[in-house]
Formats: sequence, C-alpha cells, structure tokens
Amino acid sequence: MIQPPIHLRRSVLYVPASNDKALAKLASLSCDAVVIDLEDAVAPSEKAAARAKLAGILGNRPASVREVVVRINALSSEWGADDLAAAITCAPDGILLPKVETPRDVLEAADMLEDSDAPQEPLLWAMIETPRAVLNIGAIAELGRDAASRLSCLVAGTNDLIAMTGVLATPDRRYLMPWLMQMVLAARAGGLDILDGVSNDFRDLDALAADCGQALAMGFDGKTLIHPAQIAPAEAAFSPSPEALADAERIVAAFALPENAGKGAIGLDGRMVELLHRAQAERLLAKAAMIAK
Ligand code: 1VU
Repeated sequence: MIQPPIHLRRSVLYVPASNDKALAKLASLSCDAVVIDLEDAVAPSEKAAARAKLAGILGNRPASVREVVVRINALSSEWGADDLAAAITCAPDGILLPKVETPRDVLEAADMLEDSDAPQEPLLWAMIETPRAVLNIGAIAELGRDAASRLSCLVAGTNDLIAMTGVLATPDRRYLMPWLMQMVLAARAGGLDILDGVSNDFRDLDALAADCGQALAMGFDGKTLIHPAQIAPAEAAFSPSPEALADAERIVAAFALPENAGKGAIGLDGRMVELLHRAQAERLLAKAAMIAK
C-alpha cells in the first residue's frame, strides 16, 4: 500500500474568480486550501475577465492558506486550453481539472504542463463528478502511482453526480454512498488524497458538521467548501481529536520500550497493536505537528 505524502487538506474553499468581494475576503481567512474557480461559478460572459485576474490573485497569495489551486474549465471546452496556459504562468500549487472521465483527461493536462517546462508543481487535482468517471475510477486513481501524471488529489463532485444520475439527494446521502466509497477506495489504492463534495446549505452549520463527521468516517481527507463559515466546522472534524492523539502517543511509546524491541505485535490496554498501528499513529502525530505549525 502506498503512503502518500501528508498534506493538510481539511478545509478547501472555492472562491469564484469573478467575485471581487469574495477574493478580497481571502486576506482575512485561514484555511488549508482555496480553489480559485474559473469553471461553474463563473458565467460564460465573465470567463475571460476572470482568467485575466489570476496573475493578480496568485501574485498576492493569502498568507494563511497552505495551497492555492486553480479550477480551470474542461480542456474539451472553448476556455480550457487558455485557462490552463494562464494557470501555468501563475504557478499555483495545484490545478483542479473538472469533469475528468478517463486517465487520458489527466495525462493530457500533465503533458501540457511538461511541454511548458512547468516545475514539479503545480500538481493536478481531478474532479470525479460524472457516471463515467465513477465507472473508470480505478484506472484514474492508478495514475497516482506514476509521478509523471502529477495527480495528487481526487475531489468528489456530488452536485453534478446527483444531477447526472437522478438519484435523490437525501441528508444521509444513502444513494451516493456506494460511489463515494468506490472513490475513497480507489484514492487509497493510488496513494491519493480524496476530498468530499460541497454542502450547499451554507447557513446550516449543524448539518455541515454531520456531513463532515460522515465524510471522516468514510475515509475522506477533507471537505470542499463554498462559504467561509464552513471552514471552522470542517477543520474541527478533520483534525485529530485529543483522544486520538493521546492514543497515538501511547502506541508509539509502547513500541519504543526495550522489552518490545523487534516485536511486530504487542498487547496494550487489553488490545493487540501491530506495526501497522504504529505507522498509523506516527502519521496522525505528524499531521498534528503540521496543524500546530
Ligand atoms: O464579509 P464580507 O461582506 O466582506 O464578505 C462576504 C462574502 O463576500 C464572503 N464570502 C466569501 N469569501 C470567500 N470565498 C467564498 N466562497 C465566499 N462566500 C462568501 O463572506 C462574507 C459573507 O458572505 P454572505 O454570507 O453574505 O454570502 P454571499 O451571499 O456573499 O455569498 C453566498 C455565495 C453562495 C454566493 C458565496 O458563498 C459563493 O459564491 N460561494 C462559492 C460558490 C462557488 O464557488 N461555486 C462553485 C464551486 S461548488 C461546485 O462547483 C460543486 C462541485
């Protein structure tokens, strides 16, 4: 199993590149990543103007955001190639590709980055939001094993998936669940991060907290967001709890005892812990250290 590098992607906020007020707000926000959106949040008549703003936005990166990602329009659309070219010149940390349906869709963007002599970053993020993408998810995620693909993160696009399949959007997401779990499994197989889709009711923070708790239990690394009020609940849900951290410290300390040297499995507090649990504990502690920074 591949252990991907640890990124903090608990809270990932979409900001429409056409919304000057929201862009100005960024300076006062702290979250793990922002996605500057050129796609769905931007009307066709505003696409070119929004794209022209990228250099200014990236040149004035918000200080308390770890990653700045640009969501371009699909490369098959009339705007995609210009969006990608503009994004490359602005050197974001990532480029989010919408409507990815096959590995070829990712490799096409990776090839364009390679041809432009872009450095190791930007990494590529891929939206999984169509029935075809779900059916091809194993092959898409497998690209995570090939560094040349630059693929780093999958993003569930639940709004599109609901619209395109006709499933009923229920609060417990029961009809989406099989597809979301397929995405999580594929992401793990490919060594990729995976983010949950957005919660549209941005005033209902209790419902958001429930969605985040569910996404954490399903194995997601974080949540995509549409409003600043959603940042704190997402970060609370996807940060290791004090109890989990205390347990991780106990596991690491137990394996470090001289009597446990060289052992693959030990007893701790009446349960078996194995080296895989120590590896999990170390990852959790490393994540907590990144958050503390
Ligand atoms: O405090 P201020 O008045 O200065 O700022 C407002 C508002 O500008 C700001 N704000 C944001 N800032 C940064 N990023 C955002 N996404 C964002 N949203 C709002 O926060 C202050 C309070 O805002 P508000 O409560 O008055 O809300 P508004 O009516 O201004 O905005 C609501 C919407 C939903 C329109 C806004 O939050 C928004 O545009 N969100 C992002 C929509 C988007 O990007 N959609 C596409 C991605 S989702 C998708 O494609 C699914 C896969």
